[in-house]
Amino acid sequence: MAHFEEVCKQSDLHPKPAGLVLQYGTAGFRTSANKLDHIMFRMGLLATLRSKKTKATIGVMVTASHNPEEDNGVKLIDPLGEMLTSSWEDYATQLANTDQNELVKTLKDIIEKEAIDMSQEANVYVGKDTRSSSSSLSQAVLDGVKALGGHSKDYGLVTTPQLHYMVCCQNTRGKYGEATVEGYYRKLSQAFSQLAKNASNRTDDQKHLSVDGANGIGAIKVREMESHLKNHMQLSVFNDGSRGKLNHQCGADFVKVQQTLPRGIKINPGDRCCSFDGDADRIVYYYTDSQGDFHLLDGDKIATLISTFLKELLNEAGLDLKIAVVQTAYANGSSTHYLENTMKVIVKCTKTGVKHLHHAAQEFDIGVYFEANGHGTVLFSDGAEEKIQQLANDTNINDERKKAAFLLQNTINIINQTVGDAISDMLLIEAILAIKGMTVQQWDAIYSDLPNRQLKVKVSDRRVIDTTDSERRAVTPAGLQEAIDDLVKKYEKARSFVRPSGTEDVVRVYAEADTQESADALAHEVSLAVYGLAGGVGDEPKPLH
Ligand code: NG1
Ligand code: ZN
Repeated sequence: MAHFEEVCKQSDLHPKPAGLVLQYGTAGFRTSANKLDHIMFRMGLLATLRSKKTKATIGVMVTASHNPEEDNGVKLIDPLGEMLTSSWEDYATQLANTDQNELVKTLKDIIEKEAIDMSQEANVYVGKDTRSSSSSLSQAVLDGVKALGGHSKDYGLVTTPQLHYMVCCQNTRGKYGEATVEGYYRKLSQAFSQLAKNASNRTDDQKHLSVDGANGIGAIKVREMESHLKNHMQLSVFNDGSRGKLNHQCGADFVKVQQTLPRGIKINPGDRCCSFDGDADRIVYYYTDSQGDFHLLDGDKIATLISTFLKELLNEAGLDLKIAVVQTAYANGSSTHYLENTMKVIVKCTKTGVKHLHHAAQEFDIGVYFEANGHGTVLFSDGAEEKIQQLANDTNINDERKKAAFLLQNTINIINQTVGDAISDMLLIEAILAIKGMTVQQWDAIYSDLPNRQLKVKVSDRRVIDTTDSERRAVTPAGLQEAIDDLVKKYEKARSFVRPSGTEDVVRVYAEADTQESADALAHEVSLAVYGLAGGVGDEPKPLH
């Protein structure tokens, strides 16, 4: 067929470097931008096939999120705005690694296996972040779509969650919202102003929030959003990309891992601040106190704030809906303890990677999921949404129930249910703090984090580490888990685990304990165990102090 000739011709313009092998990981493909041109073209092809197969619009986002500016990456978005289904991740890996002269054969294999009707129309939405490599790489995606005869719409610069939202809007025929950036701002800002009506009069200081845009797309988009928020919020945007480098000493990942303020932000003690990551699908909050000490409010604190708010509203509304919080092994032990024992909500732990949390959250009426690093959202089942709508329309209920139903309704509208979204999460957090009349310090005081430390260890092959129990225990290499267990016993309130990263060629080590010194020492000792037992390369890990 003509399409395949075109694929061959175009594919020569996007050649695969000899010997390069890449894998579609937890965050799609991610590596140095200069290795990705052929991957982008081929993901354009795959998205076209996926669109034909699902008879729906598929999204392709060009970004490497919180990783350095020199890197790039690509993620596919399924019809309802979810991550690409895992069975197709294998096709992505096959297509990425197949030799140029085998490309058509690999495509034909996928078409046959999936029984794809090639006469079916295909539609692909494409978006990109602000990296200097993103323009040519997103063009390569568009070339791939065109080569297979698909239609594409180029959204240009958008946040990752904005593109997920567009795909969902399109495939629900507008039920989720209007598939434009304007439509996104309108939906979220309207919900925010409805929620803000329920806050008592706030001073300008209370409305003020400092935002670290990580020198990325989030800074541009939050500025666009600001004009829709009128006088409900006052934003100071730092690291807006006008000078600094993307994610360099700023952004959510830097702040969370280094547990310190980003560069380039000017704040006073007590000021409420937040950082986005490079594609604005993660957010963390923080402030400094009068002693100059830094206080981080990460994904766990965000999940606690949101789930407390929702649980209170459900009680007030008299709605019997099952709410759960989904976390990963990185969730601070104090947060899990507080959620289970004080709030008495169901807590579920899954493997790292948003898709695992997302799937687990779908099992409940209301599933709040957050990774400690600040990626998260809330999912409402269709049944839960229906019950909330019915109650909001019920004229025979008292004012308290009516108000709670109204707040729940607008909470649903402010949330981007397709994926974690820094802008949407920020608006929800700001609305909750305003409604509850809470300061960032009061929010922080809900529970105290156990001191913790995250480290990386380089090994020759990180796949030698196999884990179980949602990655909390290592099954291989032999002796590693026993070594970790023995080290953990030396410290109070201690916990530690190791796992191979899905996005970087490293083994990640996590430790928490009653003091920062103990957490640091434990993390170091566990790093040494990994280095010794799992084939460490380079210098032996050095102590932190
Ligand atoms: P890896 O590299 O597998 O640890 C990191 C994050 C994940 C997730 C992905 C995708 C940590 C410890 N890990 O994965 O939570 O966000 O990147 O970006 O933060
Ligand atoms: Zn991101």
